[in-house]
Amino acid sequence: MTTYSDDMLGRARVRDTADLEAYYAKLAALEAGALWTIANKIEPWYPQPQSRPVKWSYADLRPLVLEALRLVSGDDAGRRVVALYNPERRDIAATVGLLYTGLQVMGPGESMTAHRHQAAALRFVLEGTGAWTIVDGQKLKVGPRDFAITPNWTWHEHGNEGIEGGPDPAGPVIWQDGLDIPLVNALDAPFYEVHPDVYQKQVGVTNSSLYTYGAGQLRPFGADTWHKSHSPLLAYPWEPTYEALLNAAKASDGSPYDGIIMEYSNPLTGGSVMPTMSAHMQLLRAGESTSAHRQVGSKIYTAAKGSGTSIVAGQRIDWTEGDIFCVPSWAWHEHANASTSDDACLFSFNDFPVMRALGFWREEAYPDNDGHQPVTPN
Ligand code: 1HN
Repeated sequence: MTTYSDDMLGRARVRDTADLEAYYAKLAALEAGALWTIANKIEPWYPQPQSRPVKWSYADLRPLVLEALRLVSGDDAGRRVVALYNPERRDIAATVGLLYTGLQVMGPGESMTAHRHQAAALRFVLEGTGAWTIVDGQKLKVGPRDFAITPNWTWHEHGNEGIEGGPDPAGPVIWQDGLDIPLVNALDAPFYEVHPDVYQKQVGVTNSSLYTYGAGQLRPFGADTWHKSHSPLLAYPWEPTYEALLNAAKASDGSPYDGIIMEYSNPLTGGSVMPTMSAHMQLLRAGESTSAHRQVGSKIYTAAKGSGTSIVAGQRIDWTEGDIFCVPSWAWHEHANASTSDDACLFSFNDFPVMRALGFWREEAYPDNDGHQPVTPN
């Protein structure tokens, strides 16, 4: 067991005196300071996220998201989005760590203007059948539980056809946006451009990346010419994703911490879909409950199917379809399906690719109590 004492040799343990206080004042006047006064704070023993575990209830938020349809136009808002903020992270518009998420709504027949930014984005569709997005000229149609990416600096615009193939009467689309905006801003790296023609021209057939790269293990002709840092596949429909999880469940028990879990991957490299964010879909079998683990990196979960309970840093979070919750870096977390007859699925995205690229990645299993955390009463 490691002891974490800030009084030990090896940590900063200066006792302040009147002389030192006077000295600190002289340093402060020169925009300087004594490192030993803050060393332990800026070099904690382990991650000390300011973000807390939070759940955002879809049943509570949905009426407010829909209310925005009549309150603001898409053209004025740019994007009509209700952002989800961690209480201590509002100042940087973060949901957890340096990740952002929000709920975007588009009415039938609406379309949004095209822009691009340094931040990468991803989408997970919660409801509505008419959604489309154009990413660097490529039009993608997405439906409920589909996952799509908008890699950084790609032109993008979205809309809701609301007619063809949609319900009658046509309904709104609500999808979840996930962005690394707080990360990009923390690095002082943001850029933004409005498309010179306001809207893009579609290039090629709708869903062309899916036709070309959607066969997973089959590498298409021309793949050698793809040298971008993101996946050439821009959309990952729900049906094959769910089927892959069901098939994997026939062959394996999956992860003790996550059940049957699959990462949405770049079909050419097997790596994450984008350099800063990765996403997963996981299936908890009927009656399944997992053991707790923790990782360096932040995660945002969406209940995609069914209902269950997750324990995050000792806090119990009950979820049902559309609910979103977050796991701060290095927080213990475990999941349980509430049903003993149906499976449940959790979508999640994270900043793990950043942690891995920088050599920060760590993962640990909860050591005690059969892998289960004590739960703090609410
Ligand atoms: C953005 O560009 C979109 O393009 C959605 O749909 C949400 C949140 C913050 C900053 C930019 C979009 C966003 C965003």
